[in-house]
Amino acid sequence: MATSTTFAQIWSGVQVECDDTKRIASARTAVHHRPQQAPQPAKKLRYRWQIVWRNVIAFAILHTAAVYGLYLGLSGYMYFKTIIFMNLIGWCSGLGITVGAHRLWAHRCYTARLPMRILLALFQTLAFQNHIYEWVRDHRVHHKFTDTDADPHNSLRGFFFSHMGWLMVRKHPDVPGKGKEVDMRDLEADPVVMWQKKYYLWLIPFVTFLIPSLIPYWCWGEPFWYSFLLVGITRYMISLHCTWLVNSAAHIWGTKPYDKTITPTENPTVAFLAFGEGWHNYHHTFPWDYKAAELGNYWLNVSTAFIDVCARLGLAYNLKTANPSLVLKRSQRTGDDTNKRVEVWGWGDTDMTEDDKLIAEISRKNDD
Ligand code: ST9
Ligand code: ZN
Ligand code: ZN
Repeated sequence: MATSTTFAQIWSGVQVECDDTKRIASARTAVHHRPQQAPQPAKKLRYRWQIVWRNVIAFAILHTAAVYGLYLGLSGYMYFKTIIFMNLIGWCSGLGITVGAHRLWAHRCYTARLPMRILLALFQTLAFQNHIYEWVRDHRVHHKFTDTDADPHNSLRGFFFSHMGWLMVRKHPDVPGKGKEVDMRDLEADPVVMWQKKYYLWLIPFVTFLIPSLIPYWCWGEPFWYSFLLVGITRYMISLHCTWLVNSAAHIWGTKPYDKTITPTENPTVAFLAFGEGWHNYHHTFPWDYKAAELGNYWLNVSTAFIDVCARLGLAYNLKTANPSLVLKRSQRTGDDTNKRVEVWGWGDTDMTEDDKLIAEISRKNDD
């Protein structure tokens, strides 16, 4: 579903005025449409959202097919090898998004040598989440203008909009408007990114769907349509929902130990499902950190493990991470205290919690 104005115009055409956007727009009018001279009362922006039916229909078909593929996979009709293979392709596509599009190209958290960039571009193509250039442009705009009308998946417009609704309506005019201010010259200078952008529409059918579906058919005789449904469609839809949860759930539910003034949260479930991208309060506070998290382990951050392995192999370098004392200071200044680490001088310190006292085992106890 690459962006095509012509197709989109054919399929769309319904304009609906939505209450929440009116409410949000009016709340924000003062910020985004502030007059240059004398302050005036906030003017209501009449924003109308426009459904793109092409995408609504496509997502309805994809979800139906994905459920059928899941049924085939779970009900023993398919080779176990195909299920393992589906997971492998899902992991590769996930890493293409997290390690590639996200931490490398969108945030420049590290530098990758050409072979790694080619591999990540291939993985990112498997994920079919728009070409790297468009993915990065939307994501940089999301970070620069989080939860404003210029944010493509503004979480103040609700769970559904930030999860997948934003892909089924035309963008708010502020998205391209403010988006023009975002510097994309580094991506324009990367031949891998520009090559993928140029041939994206040709690459998608083959790299995302056809070749991964043909491998189980050729190698161990899985019926092609079974393979297409599970490895092509179901795998694609699962990876989309895992990714979308970062924009929805990890902007709604969880703690805010680094900055309580923003919507992104620390969400371990999303971190697990999205390969380490659920530590979203940290990530929005320090977006250039290649680990995208302060704490945690490789199980809840496989993307960091992948980058560390690549760095050991000499494929990645200039890995940036936030200094722990800087993180602590920032956390104390703007966090919600969920990460508050209080040191005690010893037994009897007033900061010592009752839980800590219960941990202590006292031998030769004497109540005197
Ligand atoms: C998908 C992306 O799902 C998901 C991204 C999620 C990000 C999450 C990040 C979290 C971290 C990563 C976690 C990974 C976890 C992985 C785990 C895996 C297991 N700035 O877009 P158009 C301009 S994609 C500047 O057509 P409409 C620009 O000039 C799913 N300018 O707007 C553009 O023209 P061009 C599959 C901008 O008409 C023009 O406006 N893909 C910007 O309103 C028109 O742009 C789909 O479903 C900007 N930000 O249509 C495709 N944006 O591009 C869906 C636009 O030529 N997309 N401009 O330069 C569409 O059909 C349409 O974009 C639309 C809006 C209907 C949504
Ligand atoms: Zn990010
Ligand atoms: Zn975010």
